[in-house]
Amino acid sequence: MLQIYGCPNTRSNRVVWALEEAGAVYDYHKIDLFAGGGRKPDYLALNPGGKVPTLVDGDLTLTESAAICTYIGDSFPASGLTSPVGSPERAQYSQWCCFVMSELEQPLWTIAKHRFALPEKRRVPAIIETAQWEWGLAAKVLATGLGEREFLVGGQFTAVDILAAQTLAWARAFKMSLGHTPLDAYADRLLARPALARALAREQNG
Ligand SMILES: N[C@@H](CCC(=O)N[C@@H](CS)C(=O)NCC(=O)O)C(=O)O
Repeated sequence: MLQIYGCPNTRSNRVVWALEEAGAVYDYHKIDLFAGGGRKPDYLALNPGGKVPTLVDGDLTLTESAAICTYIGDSFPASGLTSPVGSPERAQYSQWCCFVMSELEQPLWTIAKHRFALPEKRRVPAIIETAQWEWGLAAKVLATGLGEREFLVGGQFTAVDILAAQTLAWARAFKMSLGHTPLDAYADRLLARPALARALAREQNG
């Protein structure tokens, strides 16, 4: 059975959400990051960065939320969470995965790191304003790419919508404006999906 290592209110939410969309059966292991759970030797052997999420499927151990969501989509093709390998839709899916991970979430992560996540002596508060400005630029690119469409790729819900929506929820939690009406509606639509509610409950309850 698939084994998932995660922690509530973190990027592991993306992976558990994808599993719930796929109707997968899995074991969930809560790693209490705030109590040093990510630094225990057993966990570091799975995920050398001490981060969540991690997926273990037999001999395969996988880190990185976008890679794990894609693996889940490919493992459960009936879910439609990933487009067929080699198709133009799959190329666009990869493009938006890379964009979310490298452009959209990075300003938010910079803000989080310099507000609370880094050790105090490593924080540079002056960077936050620049990260807020970068967030605005990235959100605009996403809004332009989405246009009036319901989903980012191929006219159907895919795992990249999970990555994007979870990042938009993160932005809202930081009181950042999404800045563009289509993005607000997109986030509202996706964040109302029943599979997300199930994922949140699963991460709380283990
Ligand atoms: N790029 C990684 C980032 C994972 C990550 O930074 N996870 C955070 C929680 S959202 C974490 O585990 N932080 C603990 C730490 O940095 O020690 C992914 O998307 O999976």
